[in-house]
Amino acid sequence: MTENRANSTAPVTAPQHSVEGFVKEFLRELHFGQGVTMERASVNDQYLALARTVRQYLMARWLETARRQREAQAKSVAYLSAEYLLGRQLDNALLATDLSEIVEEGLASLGIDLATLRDQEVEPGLGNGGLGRLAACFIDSLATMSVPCIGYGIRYEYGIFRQTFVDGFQVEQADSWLSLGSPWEFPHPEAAVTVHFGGRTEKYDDEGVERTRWVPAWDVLGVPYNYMVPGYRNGRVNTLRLWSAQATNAFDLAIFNSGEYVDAVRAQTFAENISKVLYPEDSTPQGKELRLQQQYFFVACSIRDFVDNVLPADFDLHDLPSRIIFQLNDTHPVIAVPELMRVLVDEKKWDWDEAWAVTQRCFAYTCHTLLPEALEVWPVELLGRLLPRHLEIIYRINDDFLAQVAQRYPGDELRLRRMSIIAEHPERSVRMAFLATVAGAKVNGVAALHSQLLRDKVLPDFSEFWPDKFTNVTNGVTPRRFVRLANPALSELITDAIGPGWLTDLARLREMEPLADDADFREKFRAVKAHNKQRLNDLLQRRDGITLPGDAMLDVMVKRLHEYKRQTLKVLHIVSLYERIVSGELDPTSIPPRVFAFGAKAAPGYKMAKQTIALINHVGRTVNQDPRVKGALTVVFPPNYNVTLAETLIPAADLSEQISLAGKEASGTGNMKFALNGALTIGTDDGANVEIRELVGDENFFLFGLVEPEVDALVTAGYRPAAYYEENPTLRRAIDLIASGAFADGDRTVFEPIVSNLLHEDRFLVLADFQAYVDAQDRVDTAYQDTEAWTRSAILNVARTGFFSSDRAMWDYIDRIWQTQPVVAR
Ligand code: GPQ
Repeated sequence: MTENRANSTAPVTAPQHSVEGFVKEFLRELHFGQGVTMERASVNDQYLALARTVRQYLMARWLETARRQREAQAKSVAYLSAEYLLGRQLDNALLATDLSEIVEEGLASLGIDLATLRDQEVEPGLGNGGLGRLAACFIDSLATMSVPCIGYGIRYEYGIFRQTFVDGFQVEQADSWLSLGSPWEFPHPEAAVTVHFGGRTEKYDDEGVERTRWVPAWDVLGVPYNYMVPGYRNGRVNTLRLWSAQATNAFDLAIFNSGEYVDAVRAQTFAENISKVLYPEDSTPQGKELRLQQQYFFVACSIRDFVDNVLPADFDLHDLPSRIIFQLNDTHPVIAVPELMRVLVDEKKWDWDEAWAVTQRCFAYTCHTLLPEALEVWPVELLGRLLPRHLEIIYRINDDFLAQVAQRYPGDELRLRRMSIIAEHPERSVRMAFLATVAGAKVNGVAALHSQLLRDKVLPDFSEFWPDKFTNVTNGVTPRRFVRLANPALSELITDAIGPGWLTDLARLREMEPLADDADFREKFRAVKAHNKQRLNDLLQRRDGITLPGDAMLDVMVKRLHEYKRQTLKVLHIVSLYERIVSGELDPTSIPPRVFAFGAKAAPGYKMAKQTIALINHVGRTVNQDPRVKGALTVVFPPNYNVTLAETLIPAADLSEQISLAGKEASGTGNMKFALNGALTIGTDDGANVEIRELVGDENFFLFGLVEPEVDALVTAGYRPAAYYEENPTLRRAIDLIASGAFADGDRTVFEPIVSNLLHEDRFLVLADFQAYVDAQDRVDTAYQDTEAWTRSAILNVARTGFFSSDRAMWDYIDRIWQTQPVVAR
């Protein structure tokens, strides 16, 4: 007995860190995990066995990290995010554990090519774009910094759709990322929690105190799936906990009893629908009921999990703020605020004020947008039907808050109406950003300009009311994935020059600055770019049958398709160049050959965005086939842009297109990834472009376009896009060419909506910025022809953008918002 007990507490140890140690475990996983022999193993069997073997190396660290954090009783970050755009896991795990060489050698000894197995992994696309990818970068950084963090989110069965093109038009396909097995997740059905919906509330007498209880109508189970979040070679592994919805027994009991067995089984899918699919809208919420169900589902599970399972059983919840900060990744998880209030007031039977004092210290809110249409509101009717108790709590929060405002500004009725969490028009609804701001201890924007506009334009009354609540944390990206893994050749060059310390202290890239003046280093830097272009070419050939012309400037615009990001401006530039060449005005040999590469998904219901995709593809088809452009212009648009493609595309780029209308892009994070990989930016004075330009210097950045105050003034004065069309012949000829049907086999109707939108509406001032953009592109052409000077600028872009590490962003959150600490070994 005692001996058994001793064994059961023996420390979990990792397999031997050697080729033999690895091969032994790999074969064991293949035989006993997959149930196949080497001779019969498919590539997928091999991939799954490999992933499970690598997992073994992380397991001891994972368990030890959790043990240490429990022991330290340290404050944790609970990052609440509806999206995590993780990218592939295998390579990141190999990097964190320093196993790449051992694995490559071990597999080779068995006749297996590591690259083939890598390609077998389907990336978990559990996010739309920047917001979801940011969450993934943040949890990577916190693990690397040994800061306790649990990422909470949803395990969507279908992530962001797979994009294909049919005749140049986007067609969506379901992303069944789980279908070949998911070796990186650990389901814990035994730890499932119950979440309630619907019904009504009632008052009752609780020993002389009037209290409210929620009498819900239905419930679902949340099953946690844990994922490892390995730190970079620091022995730490944090946890990402994603919730999957399952039917409860109670759910279908009533129907079972009525004898409708088949209906009852069918009804289970109703519950399971909640985590079925990621909504594919980026920055444009649709206000769908299922989406609110998703939001409440995952935050209710997460709060329950933290309070009941993560904290010790005897924990006094009055000390909650010393142990947790719930960071709200945009407004998607804001319903967590009334949920925590409900738990404290209804379940724990606290006084309202006591509960509110604690709640307010447990939340902080990050806003990621400036677009009015992106600010989530939920109709009161819908919220009250789905979560009647939460609506009551929101009303009470609002009443108390407005009383405070009224006290500070007596008689200012207009202000009360402006600041109310409840909007009255066009429909009575809950303004989630206001609720988050009222409840949050801090509110932050994601770049300096964005945070300023957030204070001045989006939430001016609130920043006046609580000036100290508002702060900025400029976004960042993880150098492990987006430099080390994505760009091994550049990483080796950097490490040869300044040592390996930059990977966890990216500001040290500065030490490379003098090398920009070293001709030998520049030569090596160019060789890295050339190598990365070759690597991209190989990938695109395999993936899409696309061949890139050799020795061209690679000009890249990759991001979600959205009017404010202005892919249309890029298209107008290409069409204009094409028209000028074809009409004889421009000699194609006078400009450096360029490849224009696009990558973009459009929300399936976003007509203008989908049409823009078709326009890019149709222009590409025409331009690429026309012998008159003599290879000077090539347009490529590989479908299904995702993290995996970004990892090969970005390191190959010479020019990064960051051309949103000033004042519309909150930050951008692609812009950072390009600069860190040695691309120069052509960009507007928007989002984090502003900070990139300040750091790299004006002479190493192609700035163009209106600045935000000018945009504001122009719109206020009454913007008339047709005036630009009438006055600028180059622009007119480009638009006329599109309108003529030249890119649609003569059919003038196909792109008519784009043309008429540009001429008569043009919400994002494409025509106003056209000439400035074309002029900036001419400067790019000139600069590119001076190879040495261009390389120098590219090196300086790398050396000066270490600020954009997500490690730095996390230190800023810790310093300005969280006040947490790393848990270090004793
Ligand atoms: N962002 Cl509101 C998204 O990716 N999805 C959203 O729903 C909202 C914002 C982006 C934003 O557009 C970028 O400018 C940011 O860099 C990114 O969030 C991360 O902050």
